[in-house]
Amino acid sequence: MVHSASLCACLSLLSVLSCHSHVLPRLSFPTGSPGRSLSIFTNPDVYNTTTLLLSNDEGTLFIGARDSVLSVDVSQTDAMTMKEKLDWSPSEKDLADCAMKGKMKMDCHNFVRVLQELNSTHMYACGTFAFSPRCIYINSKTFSMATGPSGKPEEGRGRCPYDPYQKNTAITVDGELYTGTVADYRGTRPVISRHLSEGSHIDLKLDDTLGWLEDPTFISSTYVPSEEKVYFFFSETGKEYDFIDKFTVSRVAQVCTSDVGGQRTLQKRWTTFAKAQLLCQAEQELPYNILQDIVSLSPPEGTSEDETLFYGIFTSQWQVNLGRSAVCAFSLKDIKKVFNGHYKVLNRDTLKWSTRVQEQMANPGECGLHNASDNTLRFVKDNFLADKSVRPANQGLTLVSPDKSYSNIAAQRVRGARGRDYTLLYLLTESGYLHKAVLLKNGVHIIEEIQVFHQPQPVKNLLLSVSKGAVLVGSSEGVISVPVSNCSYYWSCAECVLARDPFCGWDPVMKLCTDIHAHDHLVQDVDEGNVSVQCTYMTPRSRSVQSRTLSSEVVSVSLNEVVHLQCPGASHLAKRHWERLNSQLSPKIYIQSDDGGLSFVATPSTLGHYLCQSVENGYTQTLVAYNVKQKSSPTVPPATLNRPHSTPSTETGIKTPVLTTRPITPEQTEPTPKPDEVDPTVTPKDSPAATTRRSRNFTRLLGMEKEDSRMTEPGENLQQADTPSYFQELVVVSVLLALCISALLTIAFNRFRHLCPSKTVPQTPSSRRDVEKSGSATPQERESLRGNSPCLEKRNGQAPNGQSHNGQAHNGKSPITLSNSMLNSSNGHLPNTPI
Ligand SMILES: *[C@@H]1O[C@H](CO)[C@@H](O)[C@H](O)[C@H]1NC(C)=O
Ligand SMILES: *[C@@H]1O[C@H](CO)[C@@H](O)[C@H](O)[C@H]1NC(C)=O
Ligand SMILES: *[C@@H]1O[C@H](CO)[C@@H](O)[C@H](O)[C@H]1NC(C)=O
Ligand SMILES: *[C@@H]1O[C@H](CO)[C@@H](O)[C@H](O)[C@H]1NC(C)=O
Ligand SMILES: *[C@@H]1O[C@H](CO)[C@@H](O)[C@H](O)[C@H]1NC(C)=O
Ligand SMILES: CC(=O)N[C@H]1CO[C@H](CO)[C@@H](O)[C@@H]1O
Repeated sequence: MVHSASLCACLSLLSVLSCHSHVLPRLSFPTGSPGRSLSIFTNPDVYNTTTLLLSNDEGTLFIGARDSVLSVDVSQTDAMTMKEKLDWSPSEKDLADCAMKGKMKMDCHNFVRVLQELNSTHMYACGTFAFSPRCIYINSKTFSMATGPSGKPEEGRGRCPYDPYQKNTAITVDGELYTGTVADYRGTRPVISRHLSEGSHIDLKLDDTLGWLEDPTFISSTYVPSEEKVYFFFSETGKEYDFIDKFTVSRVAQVCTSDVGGQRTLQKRWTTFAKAQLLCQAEQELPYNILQDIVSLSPPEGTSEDETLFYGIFTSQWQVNLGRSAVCAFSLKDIKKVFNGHYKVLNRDTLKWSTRVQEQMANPGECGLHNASDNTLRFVKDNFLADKSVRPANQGLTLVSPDKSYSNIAAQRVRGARGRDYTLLYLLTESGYLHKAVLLKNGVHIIEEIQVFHQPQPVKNLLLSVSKGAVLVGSSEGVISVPVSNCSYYWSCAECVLARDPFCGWDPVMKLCTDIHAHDHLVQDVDEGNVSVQCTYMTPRSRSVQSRTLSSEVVSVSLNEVVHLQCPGASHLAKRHWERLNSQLSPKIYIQSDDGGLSFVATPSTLGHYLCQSVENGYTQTLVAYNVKQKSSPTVPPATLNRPHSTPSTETGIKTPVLTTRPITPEQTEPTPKPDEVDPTVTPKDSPAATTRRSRNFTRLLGMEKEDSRMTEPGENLQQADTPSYFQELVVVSVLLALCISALLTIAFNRFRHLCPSKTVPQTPSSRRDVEKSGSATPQERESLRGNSPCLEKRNGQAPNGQSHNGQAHNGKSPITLSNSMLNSSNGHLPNTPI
């Protein structure tokens, strides 16, 4: 029982490892790379930039920082300059009070956590103000503090947290401020509320009803005009899963902007609050349950607002998924459907949730309940947790990053060549890299990663300026502007097409890779990246011209010296290998290193021409050619030969001499092979006989690389008699290797099976109080459930309270039988297991 459960978890782990390991950025730009110049805004007087707000014309960036609000000119893409700074510090007395409360001096500042455009003339800002939150109006024109309607400084309680390390969210709609934050000094009273309302529109907040919010971490909020609703995104303790201690769930909650509260019941309280679970989970895998960041992407023009997508980054609370994160997309349509469905109800005596079976008095979450009856409002007050979970649009995870933890996300729709729309995601990693990913039919392609921070930074903010073509990254130290693309970095048609960047296309006339907006006749293939189809416009003449421009670099060596040849390759998705003109590269003589370099001892037989070639997406190009020659004077000391402008560690930012077609096609004397042996992906038009031969060797070469042989044995031709012997050796070694690996895997798997249950327990230790509070489960039941939790999750998501909490279905069945039946139900999807 427990074994099968852990087996399930192990299988899911294995499938995660095997399925998602290919999400590798194609290019990598460390800080300072010439290919991506970043502009940085820092100021010695500015610390802890925490809030970013772009003006409507995207020409000014407002920054909420420590004890100040700044306005920065971002109208120039390559520079950010400070326009104005508004000081807003707590007084000496405020600081003394803060210190009296026992707070650290460095936290007793005013950290600006709300910065919103209120109306055409004013902005609104709130700060922690030495653990005593305050809000101010800011005159946008003079950038000075202004008084609000009340004439005095506004209290910030319920609008901004007290503690600078607590997360919050805020959004203004029609001059009213909607916030999600904790509303007390100790940080235990979370609230979603509305402020700055006028007239019959009154300020509203959550009722103190049990369970409206359970220790939430607020992430973001958004207004959807067509629904007249504000949506809040956060994670909180999922009390409906009371058989797992401190199980975190991600939520979407909603309120209507037309809400004015009830007349007796729910007076000055939301009558339209409802929440639902966001479930980012793949089949047979643990859920990614903790929301880190989420953004909305409006639908393409002309389509219904229901097609709005919310792209969220999720991490998991389980050790097995540590350091990994997933991106899921949820559609507004699905969110609406879940809110329109059934709701769960909390039994106040047992504190257990169940699906409501009684008569439905109202539709919870519906707008316009202001003069509904008390009965209706009482029903609404108790029915706020939607029964169903919101599942990802397109029934799957958008992306799983096997080794990167993402913290922030921005999304954009880009119109590529031929009028096709693509979704681009900008994902900031914990380690300080910005990934640019394009979503394609058959998965995600990460176009590039750009290093924005040297070190991981605690406070981060990601803001996309579409009109400026820049991603603004806010950290504790300042703001960095990253251009969304730099097409001129791609120097050939092949590189431009292989990049699969929807911003970039190859201009066949100007012969450069350029911004797609400028022209409409550009060559681009974001979906396939098929160079051989896209770059065929080149005339045979221009091809031959280009081949002739490849001059091999002369490398002078003395005999018996160790020669290192470098092969700088830009793309992480390309496979690099070496070839020689007149002899093969025997693994006994040649060593190919991880960085693509080739090492060998100079002997009379190893002198000659070498080519380093890369194969990416079926397209082969020569990255570099060398001519290794013997020095005229043999007395010169031996030296390591590097290409002058390349260092082994940097693979990027280097343009290498490149051919768009096969440069050297040696004359062949052997008969032309049969057509069925021809690999079409590398067939140039000029020399069919020669290339088909090469193609076959390529095929073989690639096959051998798959067997994890670092040594390549491609050879050009000739010395054919020797070939079989090397091949045999290779086969024997490979078979032995495979045997070893499978033996190791079996051992590891068996060990892992035993370790697994303990690993899948949520990291947060259970507190005794929680155990007692959640009632019925005995310690033994809890223990066994813990072991089974990995498999339970999926089930929970589908019918979170179906069998385990629903009074009828529960029927005294122990949780063990429950998970047993579940396993059976999921067995249909399990691959046949060896154990
Ligand atoms: C774009 O790339 C080119 C070529 O590497 C480089 O010269 C230029 O500075 C880059 N521009 C930006 C804005 O990064
Ligand atoms: C402010 O910045 C300092 C230095 O980067 C950092 O140590 C501190 O945690 C930050 N404070 C907050 C509230 O983010
Ligand atoms: C914007 O809000 C401020 C503060 O409430 C108010 O004084 C000002 O008149 C408003 N401006 C407009 C154009 O409504
Ligand atoms: C509902 O309330 C509005 C004011 O909020 C009032 O004008 C209207 O007459 C009320 N409708 C009913 C049916 O009571
Ligand atoms: C490129 O397109 C050609 C012709 O449609 C096709 O034969 C080839 O397989 C494609 N290559 C790749 C890598 O998709
Ligand atoms: C090293 C190697 O595999 N060379 C082969 C290249 O292709 C020719 C033609 O098929 C073979 O005869 C060589 O053995």
